[in-house]
Amino acid sequence: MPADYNGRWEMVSNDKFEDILKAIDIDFATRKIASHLSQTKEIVQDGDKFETKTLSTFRNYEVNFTIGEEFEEHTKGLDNRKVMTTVTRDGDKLVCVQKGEKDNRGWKQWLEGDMLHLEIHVLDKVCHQVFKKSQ
Ligand code: VLP
Repeated sequence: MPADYNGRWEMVSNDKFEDILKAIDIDFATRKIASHLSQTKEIVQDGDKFETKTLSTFRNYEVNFTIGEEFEEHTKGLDNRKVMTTVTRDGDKLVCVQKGEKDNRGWKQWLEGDMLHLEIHVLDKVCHQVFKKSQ
């Protein structure tokens, strides 16, 4: 039985998010706002299909995907780039590769008890976020 990501997850830590924002060319003022935000993730998972929303008081980001199916992702409201995205499973981990202008772009997501971990990487930068299950 694969990991169940369904639910609402509240951010408890966000290490080096600003490094990621800088690596995707987000301006200084926006970085200062964005890096201090608490994020909430809402995930609806049905087998291999995921609907995800990352919410904050400043901006929201939604992306839906199916495991193993490449799609064009528009990072609307973030850096507004187009990337070719594929999410696969590595055991219980989700591994996302975002092919585009920025090398080594993607994320990994996994569960540890009632905590959700998300590692976002771009170029040589890595951000580690932790969320706690709230619903
Ligand atoms: C919005 C989102 C920053 C909150 C901060 C506003 C850049 C795996 C996957 C979703 C991702 C990470 C997306 C990061 C969204 C930040 C606004 C600033 C400008 O996560 O959880 O499926 O794709």
